[in-house]
Amino acid sequence: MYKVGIVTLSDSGYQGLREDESGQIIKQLIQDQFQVVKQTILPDEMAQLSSLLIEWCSVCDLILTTGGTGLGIRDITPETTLKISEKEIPGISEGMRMQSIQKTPFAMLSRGVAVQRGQTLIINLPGSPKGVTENLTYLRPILPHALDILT
Ligand code: MTE
Ligand code: CU1
Repeated sequence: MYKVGIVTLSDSGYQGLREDESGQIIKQLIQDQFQVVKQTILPDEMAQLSSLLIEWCSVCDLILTTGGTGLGIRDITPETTLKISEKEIPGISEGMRMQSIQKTPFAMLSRGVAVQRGQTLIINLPGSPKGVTENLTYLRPILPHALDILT
């Protein structure tokens, strides 16, 4: 079973002011197919996220992030992911947006990226529980093959 890390980016979640619904949804949606070996919540801080991603890349085959992909001044998930990446995989994020836009035009506002670093695939999902569910459901069928090639 491939090993997965899940990180939620949320200032209010990190402070305990809001429940991490999206992180739990990700876990529920993938745990029959993948082994969740890491799960945490971080504030929207570039330095903390980049060191976490670098560290997790040595133990995870796949890292799914949720949140921090929008236009808020503190939303830094895509920039941080790109910064520590080796290759971008545009088709994954293009596909998710294409699918989501058919449900809501607000999907245009998610700037999430998908990248490779070493043998790890990192995918940014939006923060809303609905967005996470829609994107991950669409994504799931291609994940095993993507990871087979990468590892
Ligand atoms: N994608 C889907 N499938 N469903 C949604 O409801 N919400 C959008 C977008 N992507 C949404 C979605 C909205 S309203 C925003 S602002 C962006 O994701 C960014 O969200 P984030 O900053 O929480 O990551
Ligand atoms: Cu929004």
